[in-house]
Amino acid sequence: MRLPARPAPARLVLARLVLARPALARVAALAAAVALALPAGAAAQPVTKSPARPAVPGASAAARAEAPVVEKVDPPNWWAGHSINPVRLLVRGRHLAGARMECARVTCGAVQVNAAGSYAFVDVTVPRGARPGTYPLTLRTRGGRAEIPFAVHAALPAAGRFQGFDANDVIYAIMPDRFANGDTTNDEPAVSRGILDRREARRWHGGDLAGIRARLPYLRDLGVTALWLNPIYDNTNTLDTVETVAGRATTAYHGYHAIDFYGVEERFGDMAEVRRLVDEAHAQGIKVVFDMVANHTSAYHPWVQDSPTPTWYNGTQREHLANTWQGWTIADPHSTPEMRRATLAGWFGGFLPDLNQDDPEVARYLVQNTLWWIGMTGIDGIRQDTWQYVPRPFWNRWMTAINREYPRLRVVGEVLEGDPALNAFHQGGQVGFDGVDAKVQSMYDFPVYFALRDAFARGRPLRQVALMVGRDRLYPNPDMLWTLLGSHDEPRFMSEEGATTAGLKLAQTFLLTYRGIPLLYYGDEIAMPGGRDPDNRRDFPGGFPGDARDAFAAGGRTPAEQDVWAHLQRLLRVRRERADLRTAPMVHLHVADQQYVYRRGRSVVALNNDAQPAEIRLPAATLPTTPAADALALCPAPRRDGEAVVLTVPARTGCIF
Ligand SMILES: [Ca+2]
Ligand SMILES: [Ca+2]
Ligand SMILES: [Ca+2]
Repeated sequence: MRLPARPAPARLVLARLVLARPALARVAALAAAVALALPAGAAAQPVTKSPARPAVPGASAAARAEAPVVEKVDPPNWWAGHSINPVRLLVRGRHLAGARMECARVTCGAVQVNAAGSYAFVDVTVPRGARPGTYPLTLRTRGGRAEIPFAVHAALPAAGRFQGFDANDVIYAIMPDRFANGDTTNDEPAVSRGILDRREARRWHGGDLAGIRARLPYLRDLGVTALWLNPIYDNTNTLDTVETVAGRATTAYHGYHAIDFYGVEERFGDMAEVRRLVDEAHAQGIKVVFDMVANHTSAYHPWVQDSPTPTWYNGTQREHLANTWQGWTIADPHSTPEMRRATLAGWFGGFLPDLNQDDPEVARYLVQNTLWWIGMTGIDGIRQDTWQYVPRPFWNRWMTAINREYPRLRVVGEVLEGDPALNAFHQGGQVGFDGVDAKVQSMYDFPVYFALRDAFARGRPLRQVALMVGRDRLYPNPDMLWTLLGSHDEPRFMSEEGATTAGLKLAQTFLLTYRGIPLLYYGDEIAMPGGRDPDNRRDFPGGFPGDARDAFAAGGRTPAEQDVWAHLQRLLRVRRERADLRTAPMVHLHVADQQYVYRRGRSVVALNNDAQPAEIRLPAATLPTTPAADALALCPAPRRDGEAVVLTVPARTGCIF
């Protein structure tokens, strides 16, 4: 997640933007000055507005005598032979005080009930070899009894699932509400009626999982090998009057405001539809990465008014810190716990309730929830939101649990910072100064992202991109970084000052040939424009009933859109055909102000960001062979001149020899 749209104190915005920008030396002093101006706790802002929810009655003696009521159980099912056993159920209900369990065919442990009698924790041990089926559990109090529905599921066959991702993949990012509406019957669900309006950028638009499934052939034709979807958890059902923009209510169309971590957003589909999408994607050779959020919940989550434990959240809706975005304090060996406090425990944007992963019940709930989604769906990877704002010991525990049950699955953590030293600190495979290995395999390559935007859109020196790639030594594993030129948290490439489709195509040539795992943001393949969030999340043309044109088909694209689309498709084909471009080490051959030439195995990539053609002379000895013809057919064939190989690259063009 990026900065919330809600107006924040100017100094906070400055700090966030400053840290995200790549001109490190200049901004470091600024950031430090901002941080000094914001001691821990300085930004604590009691929230005065509360979502309208009925208060939960306390557990009076009279209430205890009433019959128990069970409303929900998390998780509702588990698996035999799982690495987590027993599984701890969180039961929500009423009049649960004094509960004990009566369980058949599984073993139930002691029950812990919160003071309000509204939540119970129960350990359930699933016997090895337990048959799939329903295993009703009985909760009994002095007031009576209630059934807890629970099931043991057959594990999904591992073949073709839980596959992970690596540099052989090209990932396509989709905001499900904004891509394609494949099922209009879920546009106005009974539980969340009246908050869809395609004319409003912060309302729901109707996109869904069925729409994505229907477009899998399009994505396969483009040549991507994996999808990443923004969260599909069940999100806030009403207009959000806690997060307002210019006094106007918002909605959770983006998926980052969960009200039920065990539910599928009703506007996207149901669990059966999730399974259909994942299975069909796999059948077409496309992996699936889900987005998860362990840092916070919606302000409308039932836990906010009535928590399972007193320390479930960091603070309360009435009294809490606001996140001050001082990510550098997490990676700074000289900072104190007090300096890190608001960054770890502050509420995102000042209004998203911050989960307390130091509460062992919260940690356990989140770990089980992640393994439940993987086990239910067969996904191949996870993108974890707001990585910096969660204590690192929790990440170690969470990753350890994932690796134990699904060793091939891979995770990318979102750290939206322009400083590679900060970004590299969070990648797993190293023990930090704090004694923690966060174990996460991937980070985004935002440091190179900011440099490539400056170069390929704004026309600033391409040299800065090469210099940023040269900082790879900071990372435990740069080959696992997700590389990108656009995302749902950034203005689109085509809306940068100075952007042209020639610059976009050149940026794509770089993205698809430098090290790492390329991530394509939906719509960038047709050069969609879009400013800051939410303008960067426009509907894909042709994905929605009544659209004037269908850009999923070549005939529905403008000539400029088709030019970019065909270029990207060709790049994806070249990358697929040449293993070197995916896995061979990157060797810098030539770096000048606006030219950048590198080799990967036998492939040589030459980029010219200048408005003039460039002639580049390379010592023949640095090349394995005389480079072959340009796979993109944009450059003339290289020529030999004595001990040199001469490449001629047209203006604003990249070639692959
Ligand atoms: Ca729909
Ligand atoms: Ca919902
Ligand atoms: Ca946090």
